[in-house]
Amino acid sequence: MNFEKTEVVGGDKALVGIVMGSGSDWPELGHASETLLALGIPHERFVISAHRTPDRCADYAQSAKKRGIRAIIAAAGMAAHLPGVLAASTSVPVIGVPMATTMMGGLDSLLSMVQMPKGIPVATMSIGKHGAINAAIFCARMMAHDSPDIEEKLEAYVAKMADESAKQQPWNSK
Ligand code: AIR
Repeated sequence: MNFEKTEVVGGDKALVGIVMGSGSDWPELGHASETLLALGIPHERFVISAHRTPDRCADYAQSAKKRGIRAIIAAAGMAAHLPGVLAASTSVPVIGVPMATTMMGGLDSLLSMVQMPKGIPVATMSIGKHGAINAAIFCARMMAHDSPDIEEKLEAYVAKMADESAKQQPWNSK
C-alpha cells in the first residue's frame, strides 16, 4: 500500500500516525485523534493488524520515518502485539494504547503491550479512552520543544483542564 497518499487530519504533512488493530477500536482512538487536532498536531489514521495484516504492518513501520512520522500511537485489544511489532521495525517512538476487552477488562491487552523485553521499547498508556487522550498529550510533550505552536496549544489545553477541574461543584448540579 502507498501510505503517502492518505488523508492527513489537521495539516498537510502528518507528524503522528494513529494505528489500530481493528475498526472496532475507533470509538476509543477517536479521542486520540480529537486531542491531537486540539493540540495542533497533523496526523494520519490506519487500521492495521499485527496478526490479520502482518505485511501491511511491516510496510507501515518501515515507511514511517522517511515519510516524516515522528511518533506512532498504536492501539489494540486482546493479544495486543501491534505496538511491539511496529516498534521492532522502526526507530520512531511507539506509544501503545491497550483496548478494553469484554473478557478481561483490558488487562489482557495491557499486559501484552507493557511487558516488552529489553531493547524494543513501547511507551504504554492506560487502558481505553484515558490512554488514547494521554497518548496524544504525550506526543505534544515530545514535540513542544521544537514547535512553539504545539507548545502554546499544550499550555492552553493544560490551563483549560485545570480551570475546569477547579470550577467543579458536583454538589450544586441537579
Ligand atoms: N486485534 C486485531 N488484530 C490483532 C489484535 N490483537 C484486536 C483489535 C481489537 C480486537 O482484536 O485491536 O481490539 C478485536 O477485534 P475485532 O475486529 O474482532 O473487533
